[in-house]
Amino acid sequence: MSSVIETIETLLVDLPTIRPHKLSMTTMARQTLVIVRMRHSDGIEGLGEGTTIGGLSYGPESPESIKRNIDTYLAPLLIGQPSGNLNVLRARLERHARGNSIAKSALETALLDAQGKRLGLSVAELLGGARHDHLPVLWTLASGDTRKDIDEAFQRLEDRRHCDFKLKIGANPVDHDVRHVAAIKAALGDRASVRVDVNQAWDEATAVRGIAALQDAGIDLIEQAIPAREHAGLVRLSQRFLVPMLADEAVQDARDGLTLAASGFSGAYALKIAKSGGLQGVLELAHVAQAAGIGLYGGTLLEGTIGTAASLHAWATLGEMAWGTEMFGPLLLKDDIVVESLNYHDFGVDLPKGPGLGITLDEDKLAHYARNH
Ligand code: MUC
Ligand code: MG
Repeated sequence: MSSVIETIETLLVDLPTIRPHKLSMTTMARQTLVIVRMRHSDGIEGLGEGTTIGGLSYGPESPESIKRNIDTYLAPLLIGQPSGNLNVLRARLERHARGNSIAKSALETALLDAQGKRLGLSVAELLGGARHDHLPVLWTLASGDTRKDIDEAFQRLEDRRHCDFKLKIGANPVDHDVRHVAAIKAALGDRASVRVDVNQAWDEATAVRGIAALQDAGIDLIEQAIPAREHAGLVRLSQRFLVPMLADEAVQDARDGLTLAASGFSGAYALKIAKSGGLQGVLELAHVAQAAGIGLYGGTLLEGTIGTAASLHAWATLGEMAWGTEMFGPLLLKDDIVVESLNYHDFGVDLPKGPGLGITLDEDKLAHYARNH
């Protein structure tokens, strides 16, 4: 008899960060992962992860809502269903539950991991096959201190860990932020690509002023300078400046990607499995972007190893990603809950090998960091 989904367990896992990570909307001292363990009647377990940033400060799903909505609404839609037909299961979730893209991404990841283990294929192979086995990874400088950020960047360059850096700005007045970014770029010179992420903090007039100065300072990419829903403003910024715009919070899925491209946007899209409800959804967005001549960027919501590995399997199936990836989430955490960490070297990371995601949980570490209330 073919396998069915038997149980879906969700765990909140709190891991400390290696240093405070300062974004425009919050400063993180820890990250909370929602880990999904999906057990099937053939004895296979699929792993998934749904992770956001700073409770409810980044978006409408919190770790607690992800867990609760999976437990209460989404898991019952899957339990008892045949394990293997991902398209049918994904359509079932879409039909009966709106939104909750991070929760859905965690579940789709667990389904793909299990199906890969069942068939002896990696997730990238399930998606048609990997075109790359090593992907570039940038690092985010967000200690909140210019000197510390410069030292951190030089250390990463010396270790051959990262040669592209993203700076989180928007929490301070624009002139202060511009001075901070320009000082880091001046220190690094041509040794590194420096980009900024404003995380929606500016209004359009402030953005025009800030971007003009950042362009003069030699910054390569401006991420989400204005609020997510201001598509017309983002189009205007992309047409006004030579430095390209990266749309992040503005593009969740293929529909957003199509609307923004059709409105005249040029630049790049940050792809995130969490925004698009999983790997299949994010690849749909990637394909819209490719058709529209918009550059690709492999984005993160600062997931741990499971979510990062899932994203890497998706990015590996794509052709060139014009802006590389930021799949450094596990490196921001002091510890991990998997047996073998991802292998970061030579300014990038290896695609994990083996069936499914290629990741094994460390049960002791998981028990240690899992929240028990
Ligand atoms: C974001 O908005 O891009 C990605 C890297 C990082 O430091 O924060 C995230 C979220
Ligand atoms: Mg961003």
